[in-house]
Amino acid sequence: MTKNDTFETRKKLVEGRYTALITRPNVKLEGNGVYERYANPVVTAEMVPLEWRYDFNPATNPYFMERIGVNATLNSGAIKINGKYVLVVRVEGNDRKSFFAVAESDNGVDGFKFRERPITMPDDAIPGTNVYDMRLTAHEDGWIYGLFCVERHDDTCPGNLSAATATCGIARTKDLETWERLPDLKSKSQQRNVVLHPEFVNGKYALYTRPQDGFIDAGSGGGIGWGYVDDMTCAEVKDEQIIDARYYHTIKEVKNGEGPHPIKTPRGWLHLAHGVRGCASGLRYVLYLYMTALDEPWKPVATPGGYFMAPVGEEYMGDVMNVLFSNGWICDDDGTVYIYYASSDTRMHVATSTVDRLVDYCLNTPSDGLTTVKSVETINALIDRNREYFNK
Ligand code: BGC
Ligand code: BMA
Repeated sequence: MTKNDTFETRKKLVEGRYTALITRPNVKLEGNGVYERYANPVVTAEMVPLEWRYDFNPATNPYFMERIGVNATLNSGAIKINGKYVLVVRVEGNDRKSFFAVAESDNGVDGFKFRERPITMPDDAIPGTNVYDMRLTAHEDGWIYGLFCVERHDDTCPGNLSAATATCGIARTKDLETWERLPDLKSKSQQRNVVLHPEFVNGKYALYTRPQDGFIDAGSGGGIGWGYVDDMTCAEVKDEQIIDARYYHTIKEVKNGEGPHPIKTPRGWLHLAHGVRGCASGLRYVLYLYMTALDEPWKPVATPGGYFMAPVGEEYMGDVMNVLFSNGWICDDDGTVYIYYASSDTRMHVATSTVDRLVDYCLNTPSDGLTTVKSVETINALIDRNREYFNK
């Protein structure tokens, strides 16, 4: 076989596989009544455009080799624009650097297609090493904000190659194409998982924060915080109040963080978050829900106990095992909720539910009693109610 044959044969094969993958229809699976998963992931590394990865010139790439590898597509922000379900995907290259890229679908569950190029995100005055996990908020001020984590080496520890800092990066756009980078958030501690509330509260911008002592450890950062910002063009959060605390022997013992911005429902703001606990195999990341008061979004009104979603099947497997993470969901006018979540820092999935069902889940799932005795009491109370009902 000549080099030219190799090029043509491989190109045909690779293109054929790619087309089959991106046109593959998705299938809704049976669920637990709260939500439904889908058979296939919605975005994977293999769905990243071939043009970003292959040199299509036979003279410079006779073997039709992949030149720039993509390792994973994960933690995506989500928004509905002009009738399209849009993800701002965290794409991570084989070089461990992640960047943002827009992928859109007509129905929210399959057919996700990347735009021509990844997002060119301007740097802050202090350049970052890596960016990831964007939360999108169409704010009532008219801008779409993207808040994300910016990672830099911690130069106060020159000998330690793993010493890093996490800061909240801020950018805004009207079309997800052109981004105006604003200065990074100023706050007392490091920050990951910062989310902009979609409405002004007491005339100010409001943020869900996640204060943390170090790059990895939340430490004395007690959980998900709430703070105000006067001006997003020079954002500073001076005081943070913890609104969703971590607890011993729960799904959020080690860390927790707000997912996407909450959805406004007649019964309150509906929140999606992640909780982390340690175990012999490392950290386990699961998703949970909670609700806060409509006129006081910092005040919890429902705190269902335990996780809402945890990894199943292939979701356990990937770059960082045993992780579900979500920073994007879309609520349609008909009340359908598309929950976009990543499994094990590797691929993007969708699960669907409705506002009514998620609110019902929040208001009727018993909260965590924090001890075995309380958990058994809660189960017995349900059995009692069922017995009473059966005997009627
Ligand atoms: C990774 C993130 C991770 C963070 C904390 C970063 O270097 O890119 O995915 O959440 O470290 O472990
Ligand atoms: C974090 C997050 C995510 C990631 C998770 C698991 O701290 O911010 O980027 O999904 O760790 O690795």
